[in-house]
Amino acid sequence: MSKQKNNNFLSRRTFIKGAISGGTIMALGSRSGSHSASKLSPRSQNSSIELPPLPFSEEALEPYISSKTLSFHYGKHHAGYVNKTISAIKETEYAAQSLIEIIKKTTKIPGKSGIFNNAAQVWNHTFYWMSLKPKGGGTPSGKLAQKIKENFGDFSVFKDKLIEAAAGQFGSGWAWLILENTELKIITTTNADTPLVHSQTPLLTIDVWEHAYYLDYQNRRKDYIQAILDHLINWEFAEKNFLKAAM
Ligand code: MN3
Repeated sequence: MSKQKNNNFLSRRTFIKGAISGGTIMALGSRSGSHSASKLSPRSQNSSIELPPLPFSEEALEPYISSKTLSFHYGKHHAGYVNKTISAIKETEYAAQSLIEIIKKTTKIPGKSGIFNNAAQVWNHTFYWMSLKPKGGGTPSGKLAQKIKENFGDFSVFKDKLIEAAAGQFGSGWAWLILENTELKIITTTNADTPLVHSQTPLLTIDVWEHAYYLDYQNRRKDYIQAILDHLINWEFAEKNFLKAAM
């Protein structure tokens, strides 16, 4: 399997140079909201550190995730991590590096947690948007469905385990379906931590920071997770990631 391939896939999808500006954003199927693109378009000398367009409009995930949540989560939180990464790497050895390089080189390095946390949050959020889609949910198919059966038994058992893990993550963090060696695993990470720095290939993620659900669900995190799995999770994205990693 090739972790590198998987990472390249995200890099290509995510950091389409200049895609956030002007009319291109509409062609990529994004927003009909009122934010101007320039407000959401932090610039850096390093063109790989940019806020990528959302793969759907801010209203597209309603009623399960509101446009209000998405406008804050994408337009303020995700954009904020991008801006902070850009200023933190300015005039450092990381300035010309790719986002994934920066994440891998700063993890657990004393004095670099500010760069790591912001850069990893940029990557995690981009991966989260791609893990969702309007009219998602349902079940995976093909080889990923077979592998889930092999590693977890029934899909419903797997789904319950993912919900329990995501709901049970203490404090801020992420729930993931990952491939590690040849095994599928459900894991959670704390704060900005990401499977990229643990020799794991992420297939799907759910953001369980309160900012992801509090406006819509308040303290009912489990209802948010259940709604994602029933209506929004993008199994095609997970299948693509699995096939690339398993090849
Ligand atoms: Mn978030």
